[in-house]
Amino acid sequence: MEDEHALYRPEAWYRAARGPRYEQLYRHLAAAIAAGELPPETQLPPERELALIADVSRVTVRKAVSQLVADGVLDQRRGAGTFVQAARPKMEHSLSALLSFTEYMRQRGKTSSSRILRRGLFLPTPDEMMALGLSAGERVARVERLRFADDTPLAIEWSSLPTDILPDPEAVETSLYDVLRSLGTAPTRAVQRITAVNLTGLDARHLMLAEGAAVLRIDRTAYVPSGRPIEFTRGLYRSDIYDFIAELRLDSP
Ligand code: 16G
Repeated sequence: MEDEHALYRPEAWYRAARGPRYEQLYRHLAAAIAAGELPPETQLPPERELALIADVSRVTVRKAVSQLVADGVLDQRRGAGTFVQAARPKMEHSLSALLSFTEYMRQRGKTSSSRILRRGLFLPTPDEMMALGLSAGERVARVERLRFADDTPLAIEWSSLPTDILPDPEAVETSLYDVLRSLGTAPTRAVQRITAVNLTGLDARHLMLAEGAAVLRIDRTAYVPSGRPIEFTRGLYRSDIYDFIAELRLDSP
């Protein structure tokens, strides 16, 4: 008989030294939902049962599930249980989860791709030196990309990283975070600043919008657990296509 819980068992998602369990479980469920393995309206096993099947604590299950609820992919219905949400028409980009562009798009059932505009090692600008704590004589690794969801250009991203973190910018083909993960230096925390700006010249052409169209500009500084900043990315995101959602909580006293 087929194991109806195979998807939740640790062999399906847990790998030693690949980060905290709740994060691995979260990514696994998000990918399963995006891939349709858990179709809309599927009910998840109750927390206690899921913890037993996945062989983790209830706290771990709760953290993974509440993040998926915050991302809008799971729905917790009082007294009824937790269900996979139906796909939404506009892409909502949660600000509370530290995901990469590739992962966000996968979660939304989209295929992401990038066109590399420029990448290499350069002398840092004052902004890069400030954000990444570099000195004037050092180099900085830069990757500039036009990013697509299915075939639609959604964003332009200019990413800068210290060269000891990303020694070879040419290694970034699809996902920067996948490269960082394989090097063991993926960020675990980020701070973002969001501004509305109007598009000019070449950026407008890249995004296939009129000059002057309003887009969101997001500057992300991302950190590794030691507190060291390792990524500064400025991105322009088409606001007609995506919404950034932020979940706010009242801190308990
Ligand atoms: C997201 C990040 C960006 C990061 C990129 C990595 C925002 C606002 N920005 O777009 O800072 O560099 O993901 O994506 O979310 P990748 O791993 O697909 O290259």
